[in-house]
Formats: sequence, structure tokens, C-alpha cells
Amino acid sequence: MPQGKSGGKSGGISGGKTANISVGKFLTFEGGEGAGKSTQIKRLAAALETSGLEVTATREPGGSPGAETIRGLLLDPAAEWDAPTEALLHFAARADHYTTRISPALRAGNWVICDRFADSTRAYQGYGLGLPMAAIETLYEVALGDFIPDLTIILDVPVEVGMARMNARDGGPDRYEQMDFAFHERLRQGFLDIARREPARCAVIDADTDIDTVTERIFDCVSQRLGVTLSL
Ligand code: Z5A
Repeated sequence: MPQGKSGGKSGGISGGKTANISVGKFLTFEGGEGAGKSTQIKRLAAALETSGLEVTATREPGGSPGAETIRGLLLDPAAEWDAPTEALLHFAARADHYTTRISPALRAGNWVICDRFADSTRAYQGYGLGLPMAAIETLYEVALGDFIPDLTIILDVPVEVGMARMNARDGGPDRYEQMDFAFHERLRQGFLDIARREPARCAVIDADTDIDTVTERIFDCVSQRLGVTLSL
């Protein structure tokens, strides 16, 4: 059960809140560019459904009509948002996504898998663009209260590997893909730091290998952490 949106004790960079209000589970996938999140979420969602669970797969920024509108603003290659504005837009999108899609699905008993969530704001706008973490945590509290994921899977790949995967894919770079190597290295180290600070919530998976091996590692992790049996 995800941690709830009311009450709770403090601890950890997202507050470590504890009141449980819902019945589904909330899983987030995080990582730098080309880590393989979308690929692996499809496989995990299919395996969870095969095991009899109802699954909602969603993404950020976006995932609800209002948040998808904000996504268009954020990923516009011509946009010149500063870090506070970006963080505000990401949390505005997230608040709408949580209220209109994530929370109802969890209350209906679904397992919700989200491609990126608040750790991406910590990594991109915090570690990457230098916005103070205290400001990000304030926005988190306003948007989400004490809600936190049951499990966050961080797919870790060297920056050059992720970039090579993205370059091999069709389509021009979006706003974040245009950033330099040092920015992407700060992201990678940021995600690893988040995992070190919140080991109960986060699991780092070495994703610098073939797709099937990464899937096996994720299934093992989800089985161990959340008590479901999954097979490839
Ligand atoms: N952002 C932010 O700044 N702050 C926030 O709070 C949030 C987001 C929520 C959203 O972009 C951008 O918004 C994102 C962060 C920022 N930055 N960028 N760019 P997006 O949603 O368009 O993209 P993304 O989340 O970064 O996902 P992605 O770029 O599509 O990558 P992915 O989902 O991790 O990977 P993939 O699509 O599964 O795989 C990429 C390619 O690699 C593809 O061709 C695969 O076939 C291939 N692949 C996957 N796994 C493997 C393995 N294991 N080996 C070889 N090749 C592989």
C-alpha cells in the first residue's frame, strides 16, 4: 500500500510519511535518458496483469489531460524556463495527475506504475539545475502531502550508454536531451544519492545489459520487495 496523503512521521528526503489510505500499490521508475524505463514498464505491467492484478501504467510529466497540456510546455525545445519555473510546472502537472488519475486508480485497487515521478524533479531540477532541495520538498508537500511510492526502481546506466541508445532512436532531441554530458552525469549521481538516502523505498538496478537480463532483475526486485511472483 502506498504511503498516505495525511499524517505520518518524518524521515528521508521525501518526508517518510506513513498513513495508509489506499489499497493498490504505487511503483515508480526513474533514471537518466535511455535507461530503458518505458521498455521495462511494458514488461512489468504485462507480468503483473498475468498474475491477476489490475495495472495502470502512466507517465510524467503527463498522465492526465491537464498534466499532458503542461508536458507540452515543459518539453518544448524552444522553451527557456528557469529551474524554479520548471519545478513549479512539474509539480502542477503532478498534482493534477495524482488527484485525477493515480489516487482513483489506487483506491480502486490497481497497481499503478509511473514512468518518472518526483525523484525526477529532485534529479533534473535539483541535482541537475541546482534548485535547492528544500524548495523541491516544499513543492512536494503542497502537491502530494505525505504520499510516497511503495517502490521506486532506479535504472542505472552510464551516461554515454543512455545517450547512444537515444541517438539510435528516431526523432530530434527534446529540451532535456539537449543538455550536456556534465548535466547528465549530475542526474545519474543524483538518482544514486536519492537511493542511498531512501533504501527502503528505492532499488537501483544495473541496466547496462541486455533487455531480458534487466527484466529479470526488475522482476526479482518486485517479487522480493512487494511479495508477488512474476515470470518472464
Ligand atoms: N523531467 C524533469 O526534468 N523533471 C520531472 O519532474 C520529470 C521529468 C517527471 C521527459 O521525457 C523529460 O522530462 C525527461 C526528464 C524530464 N527528460 N528527457 N528527455 P520523456 O518522457 O520524453 O522521456 P524519458 O522519460 O527520458 O524516457 P525516454 O527518453 O523515452 O527513455 P526510457 O523510457 O528510459 O527508455 P526506453 O524508451 O525504454 O528506451 C530507449 C531506447 O533504448 C529504445 O530504443 C529502446 O529500445 C532501447 N533500449 C532499452 N533498453 C535497452 C537495453 N537494455 N539495451 C539496449 N537498448 C535498450
